[in-house]
Amino acid sequence: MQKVCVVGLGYIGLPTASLLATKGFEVLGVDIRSQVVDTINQGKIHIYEPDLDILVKAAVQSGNLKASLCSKESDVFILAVPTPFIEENKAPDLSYVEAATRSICASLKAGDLVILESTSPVGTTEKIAQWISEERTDLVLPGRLSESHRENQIYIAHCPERVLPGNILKELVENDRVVGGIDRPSSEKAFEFYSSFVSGEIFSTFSRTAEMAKLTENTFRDINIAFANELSMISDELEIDVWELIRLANRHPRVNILNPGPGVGGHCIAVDPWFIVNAAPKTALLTKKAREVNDSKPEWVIQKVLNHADKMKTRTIGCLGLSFKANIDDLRESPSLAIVESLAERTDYQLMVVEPHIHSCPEILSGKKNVEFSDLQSAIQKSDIVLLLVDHDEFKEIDPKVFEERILIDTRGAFA
Ligand code: SAJ
Repeated sequence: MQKVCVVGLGYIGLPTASLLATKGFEVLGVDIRSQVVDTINQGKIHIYEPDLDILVKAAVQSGNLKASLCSKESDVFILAVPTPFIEENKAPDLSYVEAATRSICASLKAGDLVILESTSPVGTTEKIAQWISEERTDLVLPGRLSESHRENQIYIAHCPERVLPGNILKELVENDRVVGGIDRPSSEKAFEFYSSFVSGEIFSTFSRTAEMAKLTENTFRDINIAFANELSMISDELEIDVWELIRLANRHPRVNILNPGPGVGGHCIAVDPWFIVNAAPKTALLTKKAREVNDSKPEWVIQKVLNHADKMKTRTIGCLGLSFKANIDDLRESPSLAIVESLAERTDYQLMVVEPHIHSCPEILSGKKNVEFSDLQSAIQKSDIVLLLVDHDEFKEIDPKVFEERILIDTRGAFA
């Protein structure tokens, strides 16, 4: 049985590790957080993703998935750790990838395959080779663009994850994949590995192209959302209903405008374009502008709320949703959370906050005296303004009649 070690048990690593375990691999999941390791070893999960609880339970019960703080000898090592950017200068922070790489070095042997799944700036896979060579002078590393297998070599490839939070388990298997080896033999090895559990098509290339392909996908989406967000602000100025506008424009056979929202959140689309801007600052002008447009949207929403509230006597605002998008519990880089936090700090309005996907008020808001974590019904009943920030399914079922007596600021077009 092939042994796989997955380093980083977050939104990508844990689903991948448990999927591989149920496909017959012997999997060791590694994480630096002992609480996460303990939770998984009990067959439980620390993050929410539809059906992940069932998969992890089955994987642990089968004996094929174990979690640990340290790696051990395996045939394949998958790195699925965060690649954030440094806030001040938007430069990539590769410290997690470097630490994860160095942590597996003692367990590596000739013939092993090391795969970087984390979305990474161009050149990161080559850096992994460099870090391994510093730790293990005895191993033969892939030669960049080398065509043939060499004796005692290890194999290194980038295979960017492409799964959509909320639909991860399906997309892990069904999405097409790009595998980019640091040399041709590494691409071949990675191709063979993914072929054993992916039903989508697999495309081989070199690591730098694979890295750029992933950044390109998320940047494409960011730029298109930026256009939708810009349209929503223009339409507001020109007194046009942006949702109707987009619906109509999208009837053209070659137009497909995305949805405006309160801003772009999550740990991917709001981050990855910066890796391109950082690598080519003089050239990536459109990419940078799109980031700026999307980053400016939360403040635009706040100003909308202030404009309405200023004209009112009582100011109770029902803030519907905190997560970065619909039907998930993930608050990372969430524009909705940022908007509520800012309103709580800058105003004395009473904020009734509803987030059906989390059990208690996030720490960042819990200390604020004008914030009450509420159920949907009471929030609406008590509100003068309903600020819809996330289009969760629960919210779309609200009877629109309640908005006849209240102001609705619908940042997602859920009631358009
Ligand atoms: N959003 C809009 N309008 C839209 C679509 C999205 O405002 O029309 C907002 C969302 O509300 C959210 C943000 O953009 O705040 C990002 O959401 P998303 O659903 O577009 O993407 P993510 O971040 O959940 O996942 C993306 C996916 N990439 C692409 O669709 C190109 C996913 O396939 C990647 O695997 C993931 O990033 C990742 O891990 O990189």
